[in-house]
Amino acid sequence: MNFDEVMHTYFDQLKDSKVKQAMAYSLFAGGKRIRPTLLYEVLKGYGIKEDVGNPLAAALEMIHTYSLIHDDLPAMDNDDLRRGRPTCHKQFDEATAILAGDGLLTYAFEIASQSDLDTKTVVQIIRTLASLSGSNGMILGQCLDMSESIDTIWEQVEEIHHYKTGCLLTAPFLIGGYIAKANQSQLEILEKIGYLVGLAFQIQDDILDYTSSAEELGKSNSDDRNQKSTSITLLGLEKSQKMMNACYQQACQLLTTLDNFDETHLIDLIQGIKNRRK
Ligand code: GRG
Repeated sequence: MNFDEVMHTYFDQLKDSKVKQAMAYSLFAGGKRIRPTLLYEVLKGYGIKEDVGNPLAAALEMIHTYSLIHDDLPAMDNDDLRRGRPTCHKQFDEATAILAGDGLLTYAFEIASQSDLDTKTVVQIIRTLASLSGSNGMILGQCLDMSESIDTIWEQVEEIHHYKTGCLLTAPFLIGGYIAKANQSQLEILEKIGYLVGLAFQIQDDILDYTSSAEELGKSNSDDRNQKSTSITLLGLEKSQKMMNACYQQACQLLTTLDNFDETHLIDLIQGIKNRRK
C-alpha cells in the first residue's frame, strides 16, 4: 500500500459531507509527504516494520495539511495557491475551509489513538503530538509569525522557524524514538535532529520562495506581499544557503551517533530533501 492508500483507509471512514470533500481536496493534492516519510525512515533505521507507523504517519500529514489550510485563510496569509491548486477557501468558502482544518486536526488524534502499540506509548505519542502542534509549539510559531514585521531581527525569525516549522518536523523523530523505546538521552538527540532539519527546511523554503516562481512551487509567496522578514531579507542568499547546508550536515552527523540505528536511509532522505526544488 502506498501512503495515499494508507490515508484512504482512515479517511474513507468519514461520513460524506462538504467538509469531507474540502478535507480530501487539500489532503490528496500532492504534498511531498515529508513528515510521514521521515517517520517511516526513522522506524526503518530502528529495524521496525513501517506499517506500525501508519496511523501516526497519517495523523502527521493531517495535522500538517490543517496548518496549511488555516495558514492560507484571509485572516492569516490570505493566499490563493497551495499544492498547485486554488487554496481550500478559494475552492470552497472560508467557513468550509476553517471546518476542513478543524476536521483534519481532530481526526488526526482519533486515528493516532488507534495505533497498535502499548497504551503507555500511545499516550506518550499523543501528548507529544498535541504539544508540538499546539500553543506551545506550531500554533505559538504561527502566533509569533502573525506579529512579525519587516523590522524583526534574525533571532526572532529563528524562533518563529523553531516553533512554526521545527516542531512538526521534530514529531516524526520523537514518535519513532518512542516506538523504538529509545531512552531519554537518545530522545534528546532525536529531538535535536528534528529541530535542525526543521530550521534547514524553513531556510530552504525561504530560499526557494526567493529563487523560484509561484508556478514552479505550486504556492503563492505571501511573505513579500505581507512585508515579512525572512532568512533571505535578514541573512542574504549566500549566508542562508551556508546555514541551511550546515544544519542538514549537523543533523546527518548526529544521526550517526544514535545507538542501534542504521542511519543510511534517513541520510539519503535528508539528501533528497536538501535537493528539493519545491
Ligand atoms: C496553526 C494556522 C496554523 C498554522 C501553523 C505550519 C504553519 C503554521 C503554516 C504553514 C505555512 C508555512 C510556510 C509553514 C512553514 C513550514 C512549511 C515550509 C510548510 C510547507 O511544508 P511542505 O513543503 O508542504 O512539506 P507540502 O505541500 O509539500 O506538504
